[in-house]
Amino acid sequence: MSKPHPYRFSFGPWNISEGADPYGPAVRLPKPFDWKLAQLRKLGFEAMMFHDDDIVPDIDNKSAPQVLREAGELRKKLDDAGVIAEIVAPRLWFSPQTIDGAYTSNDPKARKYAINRSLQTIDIAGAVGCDLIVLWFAREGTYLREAKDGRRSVELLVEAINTMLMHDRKIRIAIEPKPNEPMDHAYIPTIGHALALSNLTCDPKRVGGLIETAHCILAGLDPSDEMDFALSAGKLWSVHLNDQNGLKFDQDKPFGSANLRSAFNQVRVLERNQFGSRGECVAFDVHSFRSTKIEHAVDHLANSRKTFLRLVEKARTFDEGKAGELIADRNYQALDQMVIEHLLGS
Ligand code: XUL
Ligand code: MN
Repeated sequence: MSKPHPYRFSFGPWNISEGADPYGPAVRLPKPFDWKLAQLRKLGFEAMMFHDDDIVPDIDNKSAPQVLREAGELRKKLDDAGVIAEIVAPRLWFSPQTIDGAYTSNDPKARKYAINRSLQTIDIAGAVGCDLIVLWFAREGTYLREAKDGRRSVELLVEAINTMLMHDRKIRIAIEPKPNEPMDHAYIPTIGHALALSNLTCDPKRVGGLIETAHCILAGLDPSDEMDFALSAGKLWSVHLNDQNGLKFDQDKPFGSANLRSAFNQVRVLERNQFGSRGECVAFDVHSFRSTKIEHAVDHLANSRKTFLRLVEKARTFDEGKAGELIADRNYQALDQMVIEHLLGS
């Protein structure tokens, strides 16, 4: 019998999607929120991630009291299902007001909209019992380098984060770095940039990171090293595990799908650092392949969780003593083969 795992798993409503891409429309019917919540429980997940408008659809056309009322209604559904809200993120990249970016837009009206909407996201998070706000800086960057002032953009990001931190002293902010897509160059492409930005804010203790596997690979970096970097600062507050086959569009493949060894190394880092023991969740930001039939609409989530747990067993049964001996002997050739044999199994 294997030991019970300490991990709590999470996904977002957007991870059960309809298969639309820039070249074609949806190919599966949308599933209602209640169905997604029921699936989440059935698959053994304990938490759900949200954008503000996953909680309150059509948010920009609703009054503040209505927004909070609807957030309260969703909280009740979560409580009844025994599910917690892991994170809430302002979805700042869909609005016609943020075509040129949100906090770093060249238009002051757009910047004001972005900050107000983020403060509302914080109030929504409070209403669903969540203290972790995630910022993915989707359009904070440029299509051409001359379009914005890079230093000024960093100042604007700091100002926006400070306003959020002061709005509610209980919240923490996790920055989710990504180097590109939809922008050519994003301003906060790696966790190193995110933690440096944190140090420029008025309360660095409350500004940490969320690391997504695919985003690290798109930056040409090793996801487990990025995780170790954030963990050294005590700032890995969530992960979006998935996979990515090289440098192309953001694929959000099932965890372990492209590089099982890299997935093993990510799990090993999380295990070594007792990730989850401080309340962190393991989230899978994965998408179905477009060819997926509706009856398999959640298989990528079930499979990612299953692969993760199999790799936890692999991390726990890895012969660390033997590995230590090979390292001391600088016999990395044997270490390499030892990892391969361990992953292949007997
Ligand atoms: C974008 C991405 C988003 C964030 C949440 O690539 O990963 O899903 O995780 O807004
Ligand atoms: Mn993500």
